[in-house]
Amino acid sequence: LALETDLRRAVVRGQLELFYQPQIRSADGRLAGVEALLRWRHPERGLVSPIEFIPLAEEAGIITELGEWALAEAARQIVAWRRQGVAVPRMAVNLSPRQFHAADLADRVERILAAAGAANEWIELEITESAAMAHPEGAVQVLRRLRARGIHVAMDDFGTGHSSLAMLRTLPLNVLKLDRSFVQHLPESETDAAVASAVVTLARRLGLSVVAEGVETEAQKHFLADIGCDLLQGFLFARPLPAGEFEAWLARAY
Ligand code: G
Ligand code: G
Ligand code: MN
Ligand code: NA
Repeated sequence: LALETDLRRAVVRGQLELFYQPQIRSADGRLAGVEALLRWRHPERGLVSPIEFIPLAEEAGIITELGEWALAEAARQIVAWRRQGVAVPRMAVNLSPRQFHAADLADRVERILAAAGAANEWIELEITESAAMAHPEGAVQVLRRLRARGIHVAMDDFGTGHSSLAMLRTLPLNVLKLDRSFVQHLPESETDAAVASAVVTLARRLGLSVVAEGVETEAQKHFLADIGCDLLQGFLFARPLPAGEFEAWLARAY
């Protein structure tokens, strides 16, 4: 529980950071957006993964504070980049299931973006299938309110949760993120190739774009581009990087 006490202080002590990972357009190799990924720089433990501290923050009842810090910081960063002429079209930010089910989410998000001077259209919120499925009717309402404000929504880790096709049909989403477990054995695995192709086809027919996660090889990149997957994210392009390193990567890559 020492970690929980530390976590409560982490925000005020400035120990939280965002790392940034690019999303690349498969058609022309251009930068389409960036995903912000939270890190906790703990004084003794070093970099702590969100896999460890997000559940802790949910239990401790401070996930909204952490999540809103991340959104505000991501918004501040995209505004700063655009002012400096760093062309980042969109910033994706992860939402925890708890955050997603706050009835006033859309208003809270809009207030945070306005305070940072970020346009709603620059921001994409990533939700998980299980968060959406926990309260499907609530999810539809929240997504409608976000969409009405021009904020994009992506379904993260698609294919690993319990969403049904009926659900996918009713949720007003913009993006599906194909989970990296379906990408890692491409192109050799015939079953995974079939699943990836089917997801991309389905998404396109529903008017959604697809981000493939965990792209690590040229062969995966070519396969995904061939089946019409719009956007690619993974170590092949860059790992999640601190803001300064991301800027250096971008300057080198383009
Ligand atoms: O980049 P990384 O391996 O650290 O991400 C691990 C997990 O943590 C991923 O599932 C990612 O979605 C989640 N995550 C990263 N940043 C955030 C955040 O700001 N909020 C929430 N809720 N989850 C995050
Ligand atoms: O669940 P979510 O998609 O938000 O989490 C993104 C996670 O995936 C982060 O932990 C990030 O570090 C990790 N990640 C990003 N690209 C790759 C990749 O190419 N390979 C692997 N193994 N992990 C990746
Ligand atoms: Mn994500
Ligand atoms: Na994911």
